[in-house]
Amino acid sequence: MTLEKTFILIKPDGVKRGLIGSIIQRYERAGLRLCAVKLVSCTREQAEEHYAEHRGKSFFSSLVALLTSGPSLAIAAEGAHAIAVVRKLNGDTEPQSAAPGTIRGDFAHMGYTRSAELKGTINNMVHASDSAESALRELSLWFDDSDYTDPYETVLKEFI
Ligand code: IDP
Ligand code: MG
Repeated sequence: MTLEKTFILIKPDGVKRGLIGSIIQRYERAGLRLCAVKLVSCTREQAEEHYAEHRGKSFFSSLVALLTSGPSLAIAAEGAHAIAVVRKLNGDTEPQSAAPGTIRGDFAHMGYTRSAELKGTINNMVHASDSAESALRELSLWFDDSDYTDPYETVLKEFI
């Protein structure tokens, strides 16, 4: 299926820096439709569940600490190849090596060495699902059916 829904999270570092508008603009201008959006102050359990695949890694506790340090903006976005498109717009995990023009490349510059020095996680502002399976899992972890809006008129077919 080319038409996909994906899960995006503007993490607390992006929200605290006042970048919600600048970041959402990039998804919308690429032709993605936002189906559900909400500010969430997540619990430790939800943060651990969200990042379950990273349990046991050295940066896991600082990642959970980041996610519970303030509100995040949860987004369900839809479009053709939405999962890959959002990963492309977000850019490389490490902002220092993320390409200019991507969200992580334009709004942050932190590298792995710097994050190790600070004994924290990489502050890269956004999360996005990396596969159809993770999109389904993450969307159901963050949203209820009642959070979704009715589809509105879109120009998706012509622009993406
Ligand atoms: P992704 O967000 O690009 O999918 P993942 O490998 O799934 O990257 O890692 C999840 C998050 O964990 C990253 O976005 C980043 O915030 C953090 N992270 C990943 N690798 C490291 C690391 O080596 N040191 C510190 N933080 C890391
Ligand atoms: Mg990931």
